[in-house]
Amino acid sequence: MSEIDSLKAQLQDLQTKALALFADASDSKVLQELRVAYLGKKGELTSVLKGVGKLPPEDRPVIGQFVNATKTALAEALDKAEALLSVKEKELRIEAERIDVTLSGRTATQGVLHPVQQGFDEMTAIFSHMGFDIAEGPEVEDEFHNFDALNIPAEHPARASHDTFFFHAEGDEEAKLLRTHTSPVQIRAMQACVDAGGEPPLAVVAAGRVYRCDYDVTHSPMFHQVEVFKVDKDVSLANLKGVLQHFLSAYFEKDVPIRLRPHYFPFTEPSAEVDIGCVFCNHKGCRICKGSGWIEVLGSGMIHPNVLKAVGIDSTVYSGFAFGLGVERLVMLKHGIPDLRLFFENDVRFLRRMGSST
Ligand code: 2NM
Repeated sequence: MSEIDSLKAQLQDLQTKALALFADASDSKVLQELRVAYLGKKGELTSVLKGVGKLPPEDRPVIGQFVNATKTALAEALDKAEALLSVKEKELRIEAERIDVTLSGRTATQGVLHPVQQGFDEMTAIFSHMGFDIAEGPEVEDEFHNFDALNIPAEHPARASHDTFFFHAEGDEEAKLLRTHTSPVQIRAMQACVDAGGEPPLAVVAAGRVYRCDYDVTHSPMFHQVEVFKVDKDVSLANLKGVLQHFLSAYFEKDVPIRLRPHYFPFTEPSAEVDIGCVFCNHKGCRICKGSGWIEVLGSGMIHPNVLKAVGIDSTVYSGFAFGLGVERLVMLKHGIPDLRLFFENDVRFLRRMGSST
């Protein structure tokens, strides 16, 4: 066989083999490798072309045309195979990314209000309906609003027994502290009235966090209080008892019996602790009320004249009642919650069981 015929046969062979491989290529990466293997600088076609140099000069154009035709055929076949594969690969990708839009979604769980917040809301709503205003105030207080104005002088034992968290900020003229009760909010409400040139009647509920350096099974260093007062002409102990009776029956959602037991608070005179008929045994006497049929729920009294004087209200003209309660304690009694610590652990099983979304 002549040199040129042998080259032609080689090119023919190469083309047949290449087209078969192109048609068989399973993905575009393989096809890309084949393109390099056949048409690349060091590819098959180049190595066949090296034989052209050995041909007599007159045969070179002939074989040149043949080589070009082969090159074009291979390039076209590669392009066609690539186009086919890219369509096929796109279809595969779409199939792999398919999502079932008919599957049901994940349900979003709705949060619930913390039982303390529910207690706040229920209690303040009852007082709101009775015509009391709701007030808030700072948790970081000074000694005047937390103690002095409440008739608790520096040497008074209540001041120490309140287990106060003090701040000792460098350069501070006066001590700051975390309020040990919400009464300073009441003091501020009375002052604001007087400062604005106003006069009683004043009827205010203060609700919020309070702090005492006290930590055991039945005490938390932070807890919540609701405190209530009314100042007007001729406010009496009977008014106090009537408001307490209405509030406690509304909160416990039944006609609870109440009684006032004489007690001592520096900011009220007279003072009384308030009991309700035991909600666990229906006033009969049980382990929880120690057989007495009564459970203590809050402290109360007639506002001490010194407190009215401290805020500039004339105690010969005006009188007032006040009471204060621990929110956690009342919520525990209402719902039979056995342990104060449940309020602060934030175990979602407890929170959900107590939960209400409004
Ligand atoms: C209590 C018991 C008795 C009280 C007094 C006042 C104020 F500011 F009006 F004088 N607010 N709250 C008070 C009275 C609080 O808690 C056991």
